[in-house]
Amino acid sequence: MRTQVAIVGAGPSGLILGQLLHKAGIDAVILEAQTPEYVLGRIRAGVLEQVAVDLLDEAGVGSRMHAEGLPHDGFDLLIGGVRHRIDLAGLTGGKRVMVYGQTELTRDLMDARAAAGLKTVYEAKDVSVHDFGGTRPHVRYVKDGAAHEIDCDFIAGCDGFHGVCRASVPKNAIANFERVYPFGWLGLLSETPPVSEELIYAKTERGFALCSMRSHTRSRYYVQVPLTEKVENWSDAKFWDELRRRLDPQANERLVTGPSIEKSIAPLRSFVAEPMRFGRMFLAGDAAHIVPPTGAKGLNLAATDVRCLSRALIEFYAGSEAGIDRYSARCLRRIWKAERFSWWMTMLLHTFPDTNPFEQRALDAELDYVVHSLAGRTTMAENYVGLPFED
Ligand code: RFL
Ligand code: PHB
Repeated sequence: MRTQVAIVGAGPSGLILGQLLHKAGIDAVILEAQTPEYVLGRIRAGVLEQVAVDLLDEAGVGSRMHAEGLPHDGFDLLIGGVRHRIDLAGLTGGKRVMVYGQTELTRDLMDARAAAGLKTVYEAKDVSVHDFGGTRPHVRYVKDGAAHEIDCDFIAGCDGFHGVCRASVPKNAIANFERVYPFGWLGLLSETPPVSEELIYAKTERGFALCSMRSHTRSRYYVQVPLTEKVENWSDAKFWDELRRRLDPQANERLVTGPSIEKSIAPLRSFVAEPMRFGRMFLAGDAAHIVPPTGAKGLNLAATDVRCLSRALIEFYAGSEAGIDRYSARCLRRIWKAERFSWWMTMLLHTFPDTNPFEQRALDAELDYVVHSLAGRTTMAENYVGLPFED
């Protein structure tokens, strides 16, 4: 088989890239290790920046998001029992974010791909990438016991943090930057109305908590837990009890509890691989970088990587290599700013088991400064809604 771009991974990065390339008349095949049901069952992101919303419109998959997504103009920080609103729209000249689940977005992209008759190979096993150092790369995989090979012009590594593409790069050609945090987020999804119109990020002595949502009838909550915690040890009742202890009386009065639809623990990590291009192979999304979810940046970075990659590939087929040459540096500049923001939000809002008391007081003072200063709130808002593109 032959295609122009072989995309590994059918998460948001791979699916958005596939759609943008299709719109531009560039042929691509997607190889995905899992089943479509498994991909849709992963409950992850919920907050989209305006650039991601615009990109989904450009890809032609924005209609349900506009009908069912919830535009948010701000969020609350709950610190030591006191609420401070971050007025995103007021602080950024009218910018806002869209609350729309990654699951829904993935479903929209899958439906659009199926409607256009585009090829996605689900349950592609033993995917391997070859000869991306030259001009004739190829990808091999096994499907239903039979071996297949795809010849292509380019490989797009959209296969997430544990994927095969980054792992196939020679060690001396790649540099990894990493910080692992000593805690995770225990998340619970329930068919209950959200506790508040807007998200609440809470810092308490018992640890961080987040009240988020997927719709007016579906809520998503998180509590910080030690890395040693097992999800089996958390009954729904225990989760709700712990969440209550981290919220203010106003929230507790409104909190509606109910059975969980999903419950899982996600470890927190900051990670960047440099560069993001290796000859004819590009990394995009979680394959190249991970942010802790505190800043709601992961899916948004995935979207902006593939925005940049799709434009670079369109330029290539129109006769210029300038875009693919600039891809890595261009993405990394924006990625590092989102990494910095996500790390900073994580440091400010979580309880660290081993922070020295001086540093803890200094962090508390920084958070106090941020919420009480216009400059501080503006910094937080500007980063949260997403920084503009720079060349
Ligand atoms: P994904 O989604 O991991 O998809 C990669 C796909 O590649 C497949 N794959 C392979 N396929 C073939 N062969 C192989 N060898 C393969 N290895 C892997 C996988 O099966 C998978 O389908 O990466 P992608 O597309 O780059 O998308 C990234 C986003 O999923 C991620 O950044 C966000 O979910 C992060 N995130 C958030 N981002 C936001 O922008 N806003 C948020 O509010 C937000 N909240 C979150 C989050 C992530 C979370 N978790 C669980 C990590 C909240 C949480 C709790
Ligand atoms: C979510 O709704 O899952 C969510 C929202 C905001 C975050 C992280 C996760 O910062």
